[in-house]
Amino acid sequence: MCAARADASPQQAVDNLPDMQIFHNPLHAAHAARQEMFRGRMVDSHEVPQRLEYVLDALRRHPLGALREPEVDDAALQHALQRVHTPAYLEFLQRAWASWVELDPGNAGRDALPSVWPLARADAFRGDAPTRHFAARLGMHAFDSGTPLTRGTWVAARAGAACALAAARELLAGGRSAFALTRPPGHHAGPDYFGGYCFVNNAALAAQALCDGGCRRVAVLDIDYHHGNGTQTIFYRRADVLTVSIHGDPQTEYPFFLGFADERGADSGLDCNLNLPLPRGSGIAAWREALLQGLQRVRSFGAEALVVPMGLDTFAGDPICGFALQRDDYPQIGSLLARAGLPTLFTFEGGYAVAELGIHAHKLLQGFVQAAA
Ligand code: SP5
Ligand code: ZN
Repeated sequence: MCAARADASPQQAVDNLPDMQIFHNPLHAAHAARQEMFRGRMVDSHEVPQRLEYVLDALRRHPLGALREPEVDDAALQHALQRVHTPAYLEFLQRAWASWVELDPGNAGRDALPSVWPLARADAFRGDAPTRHFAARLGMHAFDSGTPLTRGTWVAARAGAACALAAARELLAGGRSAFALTRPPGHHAGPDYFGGYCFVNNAALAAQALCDGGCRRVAVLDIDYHHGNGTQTIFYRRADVLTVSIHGDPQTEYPFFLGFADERGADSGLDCNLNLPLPRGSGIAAWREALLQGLQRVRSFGAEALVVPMGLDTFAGDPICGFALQRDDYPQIGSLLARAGLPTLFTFEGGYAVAELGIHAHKLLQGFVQAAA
């Protein structure tokens, strides 16, 4: 029933463009965080609007496919959001800014950050405490204090989800590849929490939409520097979605509390999660071995479609990450991903060497498109 077919021949290129459909978020800049908390200090936000603009510019200058804005109706979008996030969390996100300003009118001039948490331990605090106070709700729905929630966060994140849904529909209609070019990123967001600059899990939403559209098995192969904790958690007990993540070892790297190699999935989803942590400092040789291992698992799983949360924070020059990939490593990553031979959907995740993001995204996607042709 999955219209996305591993054996479909590439669509005829239009105007000599390859067939990657790129859905970019026209409202992304509504989410523009000022500062984030980092180890006792407020530091300038790393996840800035220019990140996406650099990628969009590169794809305008050197086209790899049609650049489109998503056209998705409200009811379908709401349905897709509810397939991966709880109603209470979505309602929280939608009303968060208004509640924040109600708390103190002066808050209109500063972003919201949590400062109290219920701890993830049954013997400490009640995760189900009935408080409605917004400061408490922020702490219940966030796992770090480095993810500012701003006036335009919901508007931007919701439009980003539309990009992910449109990209999934593209594959379901028989397209070979699509890119949800959106921010804020998504892979750290869980069923009812935000963190790691992420609010709505675009990759999970896309994977679920692929399942709901008839794909029997979908694989997510996360290549961001950080473990894709949100996506892992959303699908942890599921046998129809394989989650694989290649990332900096949580022994020393964010998000610290998930992403270890012994997390294999649970219940019917046992062995449908594969974590491939690598030590800080790893370069392309070790990273490539991990990718080959991940792709091998994607193949043995029998995936009918592939979702790639694409972080470019693996670059040696990234200011907040620790791998050592070079600019010219990105084409081969794209071409190795293409060799899976699957309809593939990329989402845009991390990457903080802002001025280099366009070239790296372009190189990776061009490597993919050329190898897939
Ligand atoms: C999507 C994604 O890549 N999220 C990453 C979230 C990382 N959050 C921790 C950031 C630590 C920032 N370090 C600031 C160093 C200032 N010198
Ligand atoms: Zn990252």
